[in-house]
Order: sequence, then structure tokens, then C-alpha cells
Amino acid sequence: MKLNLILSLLILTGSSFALPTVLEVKSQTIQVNGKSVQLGTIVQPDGTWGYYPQAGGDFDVILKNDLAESTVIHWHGLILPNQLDGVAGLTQAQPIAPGQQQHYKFKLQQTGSYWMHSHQGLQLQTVVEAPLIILDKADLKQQQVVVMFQDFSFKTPEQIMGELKPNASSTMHSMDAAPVAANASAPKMALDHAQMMAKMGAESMADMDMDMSDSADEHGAHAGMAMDLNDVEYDAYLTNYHSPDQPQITQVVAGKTVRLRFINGASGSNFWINLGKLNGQLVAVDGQAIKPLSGKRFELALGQRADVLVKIPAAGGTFPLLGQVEGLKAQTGMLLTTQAKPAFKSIESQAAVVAPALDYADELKLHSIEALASAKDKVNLKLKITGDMQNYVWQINDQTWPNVTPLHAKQGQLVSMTFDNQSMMAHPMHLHGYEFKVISINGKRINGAMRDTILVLPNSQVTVEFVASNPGKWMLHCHMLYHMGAGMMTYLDVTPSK
Ligand SMILES: [Cu+2]
Repeated sequence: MKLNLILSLLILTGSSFALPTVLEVKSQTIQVNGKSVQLGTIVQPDGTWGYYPQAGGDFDVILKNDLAESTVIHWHGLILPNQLDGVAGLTQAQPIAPGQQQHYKFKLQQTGSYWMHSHQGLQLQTVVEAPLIILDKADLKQQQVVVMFQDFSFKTPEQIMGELKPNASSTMHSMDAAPVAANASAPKMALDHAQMMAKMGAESMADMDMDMSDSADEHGAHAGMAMDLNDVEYDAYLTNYHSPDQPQITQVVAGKTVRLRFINGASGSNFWINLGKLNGQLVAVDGQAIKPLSGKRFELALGQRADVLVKIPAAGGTFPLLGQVEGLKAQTGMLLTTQAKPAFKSIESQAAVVAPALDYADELKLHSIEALASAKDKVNLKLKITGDMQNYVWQINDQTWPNVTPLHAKQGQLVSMTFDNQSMMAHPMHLHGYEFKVISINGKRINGAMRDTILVLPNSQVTVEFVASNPGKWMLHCHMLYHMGAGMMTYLDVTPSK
């Protein structure tokens, strides 16, 4: 009675008081290739997928685990207190057990498109994820459409890992294991060209080269290079949990502009966004505004986001929004339509030609609106990336999680971080709790985008910079789930200034 009275009074006194949003992590049944399957999701009490807080307010979430197993959810791209980052064993002692819940509350410092996803073992493969969109006032006046690409397999993540790394069960490190400082460094195991060809099969590689050169355009420069694109053969590619035969169909208004919020929520696939007949303006990447870039095709690596404005033609119609997997014909997508009865209701699951590998063509054209904050003191950090496809070993500075020596910075220092990828595969590298500015690609200085996830191509170097303003232990890892699972993770330890 007394509590009810207090609550009523607090509600009456206005907007300064709001209850936390309960987000439920649970499984759902969906149809993929005509079969019923159980996949994860994260929903609000009204069934809405994801969380849409308003800029300038609080992130205030009670996360409830209704899965049959433990989970922990990471707020991908958010600047937040370290202990709320959602990494069991590093920023919180334990994952959340089935039936349990945990409260996460902090002041939002950003706007834009982010992502929430399981950071527990290989659970992300079961699509335990949702959009996390911080809306500003202008967003409330414009239609917002989330387009999340996902990859799906009828195999369990453990089966997939077992096939990639046959001795995985004995050697795979639990991702929630607390890291220990390594004292022995492993020998360098870069994959050479011959091993690479043996792995892929010379025949399929030749096919791929041919198809890629057919589709060569400004992005085709890397076609024909010997590199590994897709470790995992997936059974389907989904958009917002829909397979191409039954895509999501969203009503839009002719003549109006829609903000598309693309999120690569896959576990092992990099995508090409394809807007089809629509013309787009890329206005933000990883939540951060850029100088607008016009186009119909944009690159979207694992863990990245891309906000694209499209104006629906005055004549109306039905418009597919596609995501095609690099190195494959496979694609997924959804439909925007102005029609009560859309002219068509499905998406071709195979494109006419194989998509080329992602490259640096877009990245070199992206320019952030913000200048980089400066600091008196600077620290240079190097991350050497090596890999061995045959043994499925992926390392940062010759180390494998949890046997890692963390990288160090002091609070307030300008951190210059160089990724030196000596492997034959591209790695989408993600730093928790920070936004960094891309300042150099293969030695070419750029006023690049602000990001939290950067795709580092084979045999190349990327340098990013940021001020280490936020103390704590911040995960730094490849977002290819099976590379993470094989230990391609470390962390940045930012020590407080006082
Ligand atoms: Cu990787």
C-alpha cells in the first residue's frame, strides 16, 4: 500500500521518474527453409524486438534471462561504465543464469544505431540479438526501418566449431574464462598461399575468380586474390529473422524519406548492401555521422552498422533491400512497399553473380564530421594478427584467449592502435566501450569515419585513434564468432588517472 502510494506520487510528479524497461532474452520458433527452428531473441514486454531509448536519457534495462541456458548480453558500440559492458569473466563475474535478471543503468552519451547481442560462448550463432537504436528528436519525425542481416545453420554452433577445428572440444577456450597473462608466445603461423589453395580447393577458387571478375566494378580490385572469405557454409541468410521466401514487408509512403538502419548481426558473414532501384545516402556508420555518401551498394562487415536515407519514388512501388554475402551468390533481404498488395512478396535467394570480397573502397571515402580529440600524452599500440586456417588458430600478438597479455593505456592518453593483419583472411575488429577514428589505411592518411568495428583486410594495416577517456578492461576482438571461439580476443586495460 505504502509502496503503491509512493509509486503513484512519483508517476504524477512527471517525467523525471521512469521505470526500467524489461528486456526478455528468450527463444522463439520461426520457419527457415520450410522447417520450424528455435532461435533466440530479445524483446520488450509489448513484444517489440530490441530497445529504442531516447538520446540524452538513461539506458535503464532489467535484462531477464528466459533461455534454458546462461547468457550475457553486450551493448555493442555503447559508451558506458565498464562494469555494465556485459562480458562475463571480465566486466561482470558471472553470466546471467536461466530465470535470473540483472539491472543495467547509465546515462546515454550517444545517438544512432547500435546492437545488443549474446557475448556468451558461441550463443550468438543462435541469433540471441536485437537492435539497440538511440533515437534523437529528428528520428521521431521520420520513418525508421531496421534491416538486420543474420546467418543461420541447422547445425549447432558446437558442431560448426568442431568441423572447423576438429580438436575443438579439448582446446577451445570458454569465452567467459577469466584471462591469464601469457608467458610463452606461440610461433608465427601465417597461412601461405599453397595451404590456402589446398583448403579452398583449386577448382572452386577458379570458379570464384571467374564470377568475381564478371561482376568486377570499382570494388573488384581484390577479385582473384587468394584469400579465405567464408569459413562457414550456412543453410540460410535471414533479414530480421525472415528468410528470402517469406521476407518482412514494410509499408512506406511514396515521396517520403525513410531512414534504413542496417545492422550486420551475422556470426560469420560479411555483406554487401544492395538498394536495388532506390538511391541511398549513407549518413552514419557504427552510429556515428559521416559526410553523406551517395550510392546503391555499401559494405557492411560483421558487427558494423550503416544508416542509409532513401527517398521512396513518388510513383510508389515495391522495393527490395538486399544483403549479399561476399564471395557467394547467396542473399537475403526485405521489401519496402507503397502498395496494399505488393507486386511481389519474395526475394531471390541467389543473385546472378558472386559478390566480390569486401575491400577498402568505401572506407577510404568515409569521412567523419567530428575532428579527433587530442591529448598531450600518446601511446602506440600494435596488434599483429596471424592465422592458420588448417589448425584453425587465430591470434592477436601471438596469443590466444584466455592466455593473453592485455594492452595498456592510461586514462586521458591518445591511443594510436595499429592492426597489422598478416593472415589471409579479413577480420572485423571490435573494441568495446569506445569510438575510434580511422586515420590510416595501408599507410595512407585519411580523415576517416568514427567506428567501433573496422574490417582489417588480409595483408594490410589499419590505424585508428581515440582518447582513452573511459577506464576499465575493454574487450578487443575479431567479431567472426568462430575466430573469437578459437581465441582471437584480447583486452585493453585503461587504468584510471587518479
Ligand atoms: Cu577474425
